[in-house]
Amino acid sequence: MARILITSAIPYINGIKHLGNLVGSQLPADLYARFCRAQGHEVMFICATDEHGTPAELAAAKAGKPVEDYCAEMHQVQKDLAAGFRLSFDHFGRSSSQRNHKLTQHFAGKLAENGLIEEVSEKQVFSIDDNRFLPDRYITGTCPNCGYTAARGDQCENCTKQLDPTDLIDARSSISGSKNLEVRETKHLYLKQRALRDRLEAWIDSKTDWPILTTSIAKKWLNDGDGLQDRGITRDLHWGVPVKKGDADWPGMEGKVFYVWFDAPIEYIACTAEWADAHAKPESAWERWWRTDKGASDVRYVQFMGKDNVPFHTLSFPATIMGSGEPWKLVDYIKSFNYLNYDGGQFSTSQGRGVFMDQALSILPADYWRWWLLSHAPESSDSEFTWENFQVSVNKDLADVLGNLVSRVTKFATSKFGATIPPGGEFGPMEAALIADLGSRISAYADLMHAMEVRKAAAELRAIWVIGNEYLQASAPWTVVKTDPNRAEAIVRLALNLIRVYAILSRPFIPTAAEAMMSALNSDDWTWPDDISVAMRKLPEGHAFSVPENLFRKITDEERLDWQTRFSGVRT
Ligand code: B3M
Ligand code: ZN
Repeated sequence: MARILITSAIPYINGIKHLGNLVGSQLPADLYARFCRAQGHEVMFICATDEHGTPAELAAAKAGKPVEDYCAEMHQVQKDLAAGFRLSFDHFGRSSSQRNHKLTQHFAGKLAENGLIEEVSEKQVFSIDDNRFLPDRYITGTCPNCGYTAARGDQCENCTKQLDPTDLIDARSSISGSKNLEVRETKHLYLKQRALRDRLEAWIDSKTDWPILTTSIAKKWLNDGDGLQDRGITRDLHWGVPVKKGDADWPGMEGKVFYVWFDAPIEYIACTAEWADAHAKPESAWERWWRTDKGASDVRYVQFMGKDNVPFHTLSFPATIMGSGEPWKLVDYIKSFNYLNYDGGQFSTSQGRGVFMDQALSILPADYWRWWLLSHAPESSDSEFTWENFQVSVNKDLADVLGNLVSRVTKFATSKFGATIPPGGEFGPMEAALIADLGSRISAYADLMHAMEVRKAAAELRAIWVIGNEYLQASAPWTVVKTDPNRAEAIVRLALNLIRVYAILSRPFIPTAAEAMMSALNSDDWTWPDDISVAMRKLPEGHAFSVPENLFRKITDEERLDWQTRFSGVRT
């Protein structure tokens, strides 16, 4: 039994996530966490809301709420949706927690002690009416190059010229529209990542088993242009973790907060502490996952994220950890994902394009989405959600193959032999062949799950369902029962045991259906079928079972067309 720490990238607080976000981190992380637990490992699975930064402030302002209230509400919304999708976090925390405040300030203090923080004076645009400094992209004005009147302070969308906010003609705040702006001097902290460049490179070079997608992005940032840049880790915002050096004030940094990308990954650690607090556990309970001097050296730490988050997890966060000089756990494996596109375009939160988590659950239960998303995870390249493909996969894989097998077997068995497992006959050559085939496929499946090859694992699981159907076709108990009832009983006994084994294997993908299958088989034994020959004889003759409710229904053409139209526009 191993100890496995799993984190999913923590979703931004400013709105409900779409299915592309879900499949890029939280859902595959859940798949892996469930698999590791099923294998008997001790798992700590962590996620949280990422609550700081300008987008959170602006979303709260738009909703007309104090930012604290907005974040508390949206946290609950995201938490409920995660539960709706059966995401099995050990804790779903908040980056605005006191634990994260303290830890973020602690790390900053350690980095300063180690000479890795530089104070830099900069000039930045201050909006007098908004009473705040404006990030470049929140300043709008006329492009000096092409005359476009809605150019942003960082770049003109029209002619693509890179801009400085001070280049803009007639500059105004995009928050209030106010032109009452001035340039003020402000001081910021920079993390001297350059000083850690060689250590980071050696560390990444040592990760020869990482996916190419992960290492290529890290390498690009290490080596592109001027190479790794020092990074500003503070902002002139009101909402965030106040800048402090450990517990002490930081002279000159009053009223400033840490940059959201500085505190967000630290929340992985803080969230584990939040978990300990929530369960009234001592400090040692979370430290054994994170401090290599307190037991974490035998932890395997795996992170899940979309490709856009990779630079922060391969460079910035490791720089924070290494630079602290303290024995914190570094990530062992980073599983990253490409993008999922939506019906000929992109999913987009800002444009409200695609299907969002709440909408998805309002039309079908979680398992349908989990199965499609995971079996089409954008691993080796971007992938695309289309309603046609969704309909075909659900109807074929879930309804025709798995659901049909379960209902056919349980109904047939009940009608012919009653509601207990029949005793007759013996397993013969057909059963032996199926069991042997299952054995090798299950070990291939476990290897793929272990390697986090999500699509391939889904394909293997589907193949495992298919061989059960083929066996039933070939053994044809509904025909055999007429001439050789004993033989039919043996087939049914095997098939009912097979359903329990399917429940165990399928649970990481489709937990709700798997639990319904297990409970129909009147069992609670989720032991992984390492010995398939034993597992296929687990439920003995006389063991009671029932017919489960229809596990999966088919998606009709009318529904598909309806959803296609309903979700073709823009969410308001
Ligand atoms: N919130 C971006 C995202 O949701 C960001 C991830 C933080 S991970 C520490 O994709
Ligand atoms: Zn322009």
